[in-house]
Amino acid sequence: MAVTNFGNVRVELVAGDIVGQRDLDAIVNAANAELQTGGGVAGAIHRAAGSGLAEECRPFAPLRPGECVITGGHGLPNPHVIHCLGPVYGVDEPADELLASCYHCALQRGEDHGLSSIGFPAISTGAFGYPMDDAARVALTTIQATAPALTSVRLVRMVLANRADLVVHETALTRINRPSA
Ligand code: AR6
Repeated sequence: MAVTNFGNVRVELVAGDIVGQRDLDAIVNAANAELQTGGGVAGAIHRAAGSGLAEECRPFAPLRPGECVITGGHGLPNPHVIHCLGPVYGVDEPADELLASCYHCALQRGEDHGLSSIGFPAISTGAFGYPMDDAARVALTTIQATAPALTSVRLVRMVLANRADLVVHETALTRINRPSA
């Protein structure tokens, strides 16, 4: 685990399961455009939340890359889910801007709803094929750039699927905090 502060926002990097982060006000879903269940994060979140989540999502579909919507958490321990559609790498362009838009959008939605803590998976880095190191840089620089505008969100946790992905994010964070390193 690594911890840093971007102004008043605490950023944690952990290895774990995005489903089961019981202390967070919202978890982010790496969604599909239809906002329905799928593989990876979307499958895990919809399975744990139950069918009410897909039902609440239906009127918001289809989402475009870079967009997000917020719903209730249904059967999850978290009161909210923020659904982000990341870019399919090599298809949706400009990929870095669309990925940054996901993080910015989710933080903004959290802020609008007065949430204090949000957990993110590494959006687009699974089925959508975004290289992990580039995605880590985009995620962390966007959280850093958005932090000064946040008054409600105080904790952002990136929940990485395994230790290797955690190390990639720790390295990206070190580069951001010490650009000469
Ligand atoms: N907790 C934390 N991280 C996870 C978990 C989990 N439970 N499960 C997977 N990851 P993905 P995408 C990691 O494919 O690339 C779906 O089928 C995973 O190792 O969930 O945005 C949807 O229906 C990877 O690093 O999201 C969409 O069609 C990261 O989370 C499509 O995949 C994202 O992997 C979205 O693709």
